[in-house]
Amino acid sequence: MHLSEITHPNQLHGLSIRQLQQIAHQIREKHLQTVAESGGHLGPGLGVVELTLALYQTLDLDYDKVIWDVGHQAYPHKLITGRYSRFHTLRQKDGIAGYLKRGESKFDHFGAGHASTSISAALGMAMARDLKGEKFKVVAVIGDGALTGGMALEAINHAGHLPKTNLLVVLNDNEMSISPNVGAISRHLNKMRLSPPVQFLSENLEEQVKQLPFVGDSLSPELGRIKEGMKRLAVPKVGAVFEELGFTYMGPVDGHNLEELIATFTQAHKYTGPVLVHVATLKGKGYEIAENDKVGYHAQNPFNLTTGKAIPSNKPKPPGYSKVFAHTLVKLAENNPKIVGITAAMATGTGLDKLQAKLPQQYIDVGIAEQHAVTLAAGLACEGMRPVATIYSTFLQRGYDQIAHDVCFQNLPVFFCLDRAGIVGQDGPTHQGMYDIAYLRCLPNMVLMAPKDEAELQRMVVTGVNYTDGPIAMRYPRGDGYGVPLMEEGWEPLPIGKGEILRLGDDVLILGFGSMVYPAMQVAEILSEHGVKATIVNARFAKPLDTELILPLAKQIGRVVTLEEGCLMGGFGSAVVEALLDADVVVPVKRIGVPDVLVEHAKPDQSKATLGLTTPQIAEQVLKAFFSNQLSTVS
Ligand SMILES: Cc1ncc(C[n+]2csc(CCOP(=O)(O)OP(=O)(O)O)c2C)c(N)n1
Repeated sequence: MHLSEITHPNQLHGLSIRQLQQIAHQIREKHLQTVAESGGHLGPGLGVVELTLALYQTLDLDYDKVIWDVGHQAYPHKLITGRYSRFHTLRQKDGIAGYLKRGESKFDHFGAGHASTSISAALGMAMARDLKGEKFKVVAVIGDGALTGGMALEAINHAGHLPKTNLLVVLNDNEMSISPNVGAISRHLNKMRLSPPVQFLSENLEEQVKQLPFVGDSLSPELGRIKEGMKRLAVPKVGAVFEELGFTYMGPVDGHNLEELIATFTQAHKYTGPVLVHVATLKGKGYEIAENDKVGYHAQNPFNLTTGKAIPSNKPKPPGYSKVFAHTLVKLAENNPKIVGITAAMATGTGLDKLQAKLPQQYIDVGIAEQHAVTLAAGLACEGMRPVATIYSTFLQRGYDQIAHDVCFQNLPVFFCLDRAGIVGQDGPTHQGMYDIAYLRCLPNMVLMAPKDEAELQRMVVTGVNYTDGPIAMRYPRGDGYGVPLMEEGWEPLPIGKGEILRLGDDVLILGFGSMVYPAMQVAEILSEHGVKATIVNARFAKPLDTELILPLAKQIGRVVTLEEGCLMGGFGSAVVEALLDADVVVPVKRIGVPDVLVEHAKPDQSKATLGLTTPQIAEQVLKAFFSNQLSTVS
């Protein structure tokens, strides 16, 4: 059988180990070819090919449910659940998603993208199953990185307390998060990997014990405890942590040995209560270049399969926002030992790996633990340090109560740097940085700023580090800057709550926030071709808003447009409308940003076009709203 013929995972039933190995080979080939062409996650999926096949051979997937954590490692799952023929559309507009989505396949039982949710969701399904008197198996597959997340530990704590609720947790331990995994649990798992495999108690143990002289039937009631004790003796320490938490622990199992995996999963399904199978895998397995550079090939842009090198873009690129951010922060930290950069398992993505390399004592990676990162920052701030919590906009959602309760309510000077704010592109809805303006703006004491370009980002980094009156946040987009000149030192902090006028015109006031300021300037050019003169303001701050600047201009010009790359509800435009209303300035306002929809995976430009956020589209909306008589063809 060829992989292309598999449209239902139950077709794996009855295949020999040899046949499964062939399918495994074909999965790796297709996975590699596709990611080399479209970009996407690589090492995670290559590492779980055998795990997926073995697990699925032991399940009936018309009934049983597998919940994959994050979903970035689930390409093998996609390839054997009816998506082979469309797999070449991976991460492209209207194509197969890079993560799991309930709407994409009946085999995607729980959508994901953010880490550490699988055990909670699986436990919920298992409890529902039992309440309804149904009989299917529920399996959560979680990586050792995702296991560092608080939710995963909360779920283990709960599941371990439910000895009658059947739940299988498969721990895919490749010793890596995106970067090498961190923390005490990770250290413990490493120890377990180095220990000899657990000797599982044979099924006929009971019979064997009965054969012992003078024991006979009399000890049967005690057998459970004896088994337990023998297990402990046989495998001192290995798995004891999970066993103590109420799980039956099995492993570590060689994650690339199909026979061993199938035998272990088959056995695991026989136990009652929560079971954890610890599988040791190699991230990037089967593609030597990825095996040797696990961080670099966690995910990749399109690359040449033979050399492993990224396909160079034809234009020279200006430095990206993350890079400029990290460079600037390192420079400031060199002169200020109080600065501490904090990442939640995103060292390379945020650029904080540069700080780690240069000033390791001023760098903290907490694992996939955004909640902890935020409150840790609050603690550091209490002691007079300058914590810089650098977390993607989307992942900071995890730490929301910590931002409110631990930072804002106590007015602690934590500097939040929200990378990937706005439209992120091919990672899709779970990763869009859409909500931060709305979710931060409403919190007491919070200051919120966004730079118009990478040079202004440098000034905002120094502004944030210097600001000690309370919490302050800076949001900045994914991707490249504009190539504007950068400074190596001597940045001046910006006055808090002050915007700047970039262009004057009498017909319409356009207020741009962050990444929408340059587009606002381009819109002004298009408008001027239609005889409409725009004043352009770079707001810089969504909170506090520069009302001294904005209100008189709004009154005088009489038409206001707000531009933001974020959700319209509660966003920057809402802030402007509120300020106008509060000051009794009643003028028409057109808010342009992201409406109340999920922004699906696509290239950022494609998403912008779908949302009406390209500059010609914005100009057209402005003309339609206020100057319909001037509206001719806008291109
Ligand atoms: C809440 C949250 N924070 C950060 C991330 C970014 N992220 C995606 S995968 C990953 C590492 C996951 O490691 P692991 O679970 O061990 O899976 P592996 O990639 O090693 O297979 C991280 C940090 C995320 N998806 N969700």
